[in-house]
Amino acid sequence: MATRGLDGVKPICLLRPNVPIEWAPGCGRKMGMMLGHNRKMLGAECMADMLEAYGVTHVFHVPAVLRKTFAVMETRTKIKRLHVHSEATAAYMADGYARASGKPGICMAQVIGALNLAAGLRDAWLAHSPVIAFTGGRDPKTKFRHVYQEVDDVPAFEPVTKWNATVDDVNRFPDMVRQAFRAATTGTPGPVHLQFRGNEGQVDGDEGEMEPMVEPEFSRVPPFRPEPDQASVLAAVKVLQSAARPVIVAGGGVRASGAARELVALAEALQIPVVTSLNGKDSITGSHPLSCGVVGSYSRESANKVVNAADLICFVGSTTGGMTTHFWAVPKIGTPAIQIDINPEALGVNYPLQARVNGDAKVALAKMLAACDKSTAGKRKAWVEQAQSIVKEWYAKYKPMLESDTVPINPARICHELSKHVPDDAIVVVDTGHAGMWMGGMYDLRTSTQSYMRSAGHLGWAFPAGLGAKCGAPDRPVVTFTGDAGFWYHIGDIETAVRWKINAVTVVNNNGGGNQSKRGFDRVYGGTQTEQARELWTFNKMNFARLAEDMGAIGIRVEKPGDFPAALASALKADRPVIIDVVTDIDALAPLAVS
Ligand SMILES: Cc1ncc(C[n+]2csc(CCOP(=O)(O)OP(=O)(O)O)c2C)c(N)n1
Ligand SMILES: [Mg+2]
Repeated sequence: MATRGLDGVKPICLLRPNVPIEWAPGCGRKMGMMLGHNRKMLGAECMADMLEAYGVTHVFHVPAVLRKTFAVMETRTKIKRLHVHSEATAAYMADGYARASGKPGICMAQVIGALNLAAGLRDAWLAHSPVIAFTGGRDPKTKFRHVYQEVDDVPAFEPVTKWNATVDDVNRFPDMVRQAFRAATTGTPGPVHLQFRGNEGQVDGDEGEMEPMVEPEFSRVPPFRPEPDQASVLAAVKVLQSAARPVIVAGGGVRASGAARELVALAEALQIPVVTSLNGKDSITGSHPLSCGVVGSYSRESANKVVNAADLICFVGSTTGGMTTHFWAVPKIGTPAIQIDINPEALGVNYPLQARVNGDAKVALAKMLAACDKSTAGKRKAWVEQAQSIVKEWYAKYKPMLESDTVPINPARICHELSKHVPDDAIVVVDTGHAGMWMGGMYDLRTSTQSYMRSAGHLGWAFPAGLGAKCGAPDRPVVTFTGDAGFWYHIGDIETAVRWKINAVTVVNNNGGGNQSKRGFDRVYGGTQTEQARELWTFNKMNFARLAEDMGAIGIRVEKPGDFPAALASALKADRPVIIDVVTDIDALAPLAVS
């Protein structure tokens, strides 16, 4: 039986397609799934077989790239090939798919669309989402000869990928695709890019002798749960339980690790208030007695106040970045801190640490729970009561806004209605800017089975990401919240949703402009804008419900706040994509962060 080096390791090759193999006699580790063995096949066949074996169910693209692969997919796989309206949509849908399912999302573009695709990876990069991008690229025979549509795209992917590589020879398909899945899913997850030879990646039409093996571990996040060193766990527990006023800051790493239960268990055992980053918002429900809200810039006042009253911060799976810390004012640099992260290089980047734990969040938190002395919880009774009264004050202060009956509608009221009425297993997807502020601060998850995903900065991300999320988790309701400026970006993809029967619900906070910009323009106009200044941030009034209907979706227009719950209920029952167009107050502004 022939053997051949795979990634430098000598495997045992079994001539039984689709059977998991063991590597190396006596080693006994399940390492991969053979889909064929040193057989002549097209790159396209190899790619199609590998993607299917990795569990990919959807790919998002603008033609034409890897054409042969797409043709072959039709006969060899069940993968859905979604032709969408822009490369950024393809990247955002792949990102939403990845964040909802935990599996890498795949997006593709030909050479001329490559930079649009790279731009679309930026949010996945910022949010640590495992997106794999394939593009067409240059051919050694013709590059530097002014080939139509061609520039060197590879450098543009560099700042937004963990791994950025070229596939020039068909025989490299198996190992390069495997490396793409490894890089996207391991450690802190993130996007990767493979550029295939030929402006449309025509290298996939070449034949090679290949072993299209896949490694199932890397088909989802996290592939491994690295255990932290026990001494580091004990050191962190010691610092944590000796603090009088600690607070846990839960970041996106908690969501990536699926560590919410362990996080809440540790917080309960030691009686520690919990705040989250926007990316970690679904780590704890809003109604949990220790939950204080989202901290940082797009935040809830109570969270910032609790963090700034704390004597120790425990960061879990957080980059401690500017958004989560309100540019390092919450907490202030110098506040004692400990940190848990899968990436050792993240430990201590912004806050000097008293203890550091390197490992998977779920495992690390479970080990901390096992090692902690629960009897120390009693001394934090007054602190927990203080945090709870700060949270109560917040609800009392914002009750009028959350329950506002004004027409046009106050967006806070939409957030409040969503808190009450999205289903127990819903995935809520939120755009950035004002949408991020409104929902980050005003929306509460009601159950631990609800999920929350947000744009890490790109206006327009949420609508396509919500469609991608529905592809990645078809059995769960998906409710997206976006402003009208955000919605305009990819409005053409209503047609994609209708064509592919992606029955997500999209709530548009329609105020006729990008009103988050209002405060900034007030400032530069010295306090009062000229009438003409509004051309910088407002649009024509639009009825998105009617547009949605014209494109084959269901459109529901909501003008009175009391009508929203019934609109949402009927949208969730519909067998088509639904746009709920909510007419809101252009002068309503979300509260600013306190520090
Ligand atoms: C790609 C991108 N460009 C620009 C911005 C800056 N930006 C943030 S919010 C915003 C306007 C948001 O308008 P809309 O979605 O209608 O929400 P509203 O503020 O009206 O509630 C802009 C332009 C951004 N975040 N992302
Ligand atoms: Mg708007």
